[in-house]
Amino acid sequence: MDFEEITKRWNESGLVVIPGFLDPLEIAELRRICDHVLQQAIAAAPDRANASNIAYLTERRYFHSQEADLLRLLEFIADQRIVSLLTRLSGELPLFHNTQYFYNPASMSWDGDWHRDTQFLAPEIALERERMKQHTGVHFRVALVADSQLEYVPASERRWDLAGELEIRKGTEPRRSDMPGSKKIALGVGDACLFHAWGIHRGTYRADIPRRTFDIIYGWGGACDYCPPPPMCFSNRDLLARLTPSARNFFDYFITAYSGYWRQGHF
Ligand SMILES: O=C(O)CCC(=O)C(=O)O
Repeated sequence: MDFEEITKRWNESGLVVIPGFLDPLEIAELRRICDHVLQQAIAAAPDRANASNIAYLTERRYFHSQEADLLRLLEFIADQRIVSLLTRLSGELPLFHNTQYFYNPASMSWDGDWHRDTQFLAPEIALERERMKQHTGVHFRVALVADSQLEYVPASERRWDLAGELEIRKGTEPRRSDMPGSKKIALGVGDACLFHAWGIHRGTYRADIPRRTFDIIYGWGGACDYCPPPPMCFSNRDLLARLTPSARNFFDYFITAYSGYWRQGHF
């Protein structure tokens, strides 16, 4: 898909699927690396087997004797195919925020709550609306097996909720299946999906449907001062020296943006 088409879809709906983004070798390598982190996370906290995702995959503790895999994961997060796309879409370098790995729960199934990511640290509507204007969060994800579990309300990122949406999102039944205008997003293995974190969306979780989707959160608009991410592997700056120059430059921006928060213990 060419850049014009991606821009058009992004501007119209806040979500773009890019078919065949990864080649088979990249799929196999990312899957091996992310599954190894997942196995360790579940071994450390067995209840996670029935969760929907793990976060902060770039913690150094997951890569004790496999630093090459950590470097590979960091290179993917800083991959020029993603960074230059996000830079061209917004006119500014994206700032790394976090990673997540979505997987099918071992034995439980449920529908997730409809939400905008802004609502988590802003239960008051006025504060949430303010934050939606200040800063922008985006998810860029790659499906390592086919994944149809994400649902999104196209163009909801461009406006506040309509009455029927708000009734579900902020009401007593946020898992209702009748969200007006929502679309199920189907990704084939190796497809990528960029979606606006402020749009109304949710996941559905099924024990019997395999899922392995690696999701990276980036931001535009500078540091996220109400939710600074932890330093993860970057408490030791030596790692930077082992990255390619473009990845180093990309993570330098992350370290510069957040090191003041880390020094003050804000994460
Ligand atoms: O893909 C999913 O399961 C939902 C993702 C989601 O809601 C999020 O990361 O905010």
